[in-house]
This record gives sequence, C-alpha cells and structure tokens, in this order.
Amino acid sequence: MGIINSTPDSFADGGTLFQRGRLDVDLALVRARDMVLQGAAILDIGGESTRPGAAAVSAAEEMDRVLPLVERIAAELEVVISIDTSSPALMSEAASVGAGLLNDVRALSREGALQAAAASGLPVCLMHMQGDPVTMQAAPDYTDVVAEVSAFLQQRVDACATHGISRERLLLDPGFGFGKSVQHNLQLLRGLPRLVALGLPVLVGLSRKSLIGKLIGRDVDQRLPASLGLALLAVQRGAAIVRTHDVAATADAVAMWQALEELEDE
Ligand code: 9MG
Repeated sequence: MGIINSTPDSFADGGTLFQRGRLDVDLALVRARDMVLQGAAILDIGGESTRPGAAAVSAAEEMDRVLPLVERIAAELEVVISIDTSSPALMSEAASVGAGLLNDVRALSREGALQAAAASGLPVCLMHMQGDPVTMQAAPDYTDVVAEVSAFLQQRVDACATHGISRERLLLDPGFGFGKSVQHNLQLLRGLPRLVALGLPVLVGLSRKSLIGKLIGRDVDQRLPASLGLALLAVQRGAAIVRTHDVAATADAVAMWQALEELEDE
C-alpha cells in the first residue's frame, strides 16, 4: 500500500504535493502512477494529517482535498484506492468516486461512521489508537499492549457485525505510533502473530515512523533502511499489507521474503 498524502503538513513528505496552498492533482497522479509501476496494489489517500499534534480539518476541506484526486486516479490507473478518513461524510462519497477501501485510524468510532461505512459496501481497515492525534503521544499507558490492542480490535469487529459489516470486509491494524511508546511499538511488533490469530488480514504502517528516530536517531529522510527492516519483520510475523512511502524498495524487500517462502523443500 503506497501512501499519497494530500495534506500540506504530512510528517513524512512535508506536503510536497501542495503548490501555492492547493493540492496539485497532476503531480499527485504522477506519484500515484509511479507507485503502481513500482508494485503498489493499493494507494492510500488521506486529506487529514494524523501525525501527533496535527491541526484538525473540516469535513468539507478534507473532501475537497481527497475526492478530485480519487476520481482522477480511479479514471486513469488500475489500482485499489483506499481513503484514509474518519469522516462519515467522506465515507458516504467514497464508493461513488471509485474508492475500494476505507482506512479509518479511529476504527469507525465517530458518530455515524459505522452506518456510513456499512452503507458504502466497501472493505474497511480498523486501526487501534489510544487517545487522539493531538495528545496520543503524551503518556501512552497499557498493562499489556498486545492484549489490549487485540481486545479493542475484536470489540470493533463486533460493533461492525452489529451494524451489518461482515468479517469478510474487515482488515485490522495495531496502529504503530498512535498512542504508543517505543517499547509498546516493539512489543506489538513482537506480538503481531497474536493479532494475526484474530483471523483477519493485518495491515501495518511503520514507514518512516518516529520510533525509528527514537531508537537509532535517524531524521525522517534517513529512515528507509530501518523502515524496510521493520516491514520485513512485520511480514515475517504475518502482516498481509504494508503501508509505505517507499513502494519500490519495500516491494523488493518483500519479494526476497516471498522467494524464501516459496522455496520448495529439496
Ligand atoms: C493514516 N495512517 C497513518 N499511519 C497509519 C497506520 O499505521 N495504519 C493505517 N491503517 N493508517 C495510517
């Protein structure tokens, strides 16, 4: 899953798709096409930054940023388009503009989100977050992070079932970096097989995240090697989808793991 940030304040690319305060759809399309050629099966498009402390945007602003780009990509590229949103209004528009997945870092917790996602008919990625993006990194607190994230995700799967969203439509995500200390992130990565055991595909987002900076002191633009290492560790522990800024390098790294997996016993 390649990441396309249609926000002016992304932590990883600093809003490079924004020109004079507006999203440059042509530039975004070039980036999207490159990612597809490099091996992305899914593109995740978001209009609200969820980095710690990011400013909130209105539903209208989020739709303005995301919908024209989704429509354009859907018209021009063969790829599943994921919309990274917690907004019920945007979820309601998603299917009609060509989206194939809803990616909600708030796991459909906003009022009306369960209903909007259900009505969309689209698959949904449910992510765990402790707190909200403004305060989540202040003092993350768990007794057993793997057990608590797992219980939360199971509870959201149950809430989806109650609202008519079947298991077949769901993906799960532990939400690395969302209300987690470095230790919590590492415990979650080590314990990933326990989330995989819930029986649904697991998506992970570790690309360029701050745990890398905290562990080995790398700035955002120097986190590719560690991101690849983390992606491989996650895939090895059962992750089905890797969310990344660096599609070509991640696809190559995962291809090496795949080659080893497919090796027939002699
Ligand atoms: C939008 N977004 C930022 N980080 C993410 C992650 O780790 N997972 C998912 N599903 N979405 C994310």
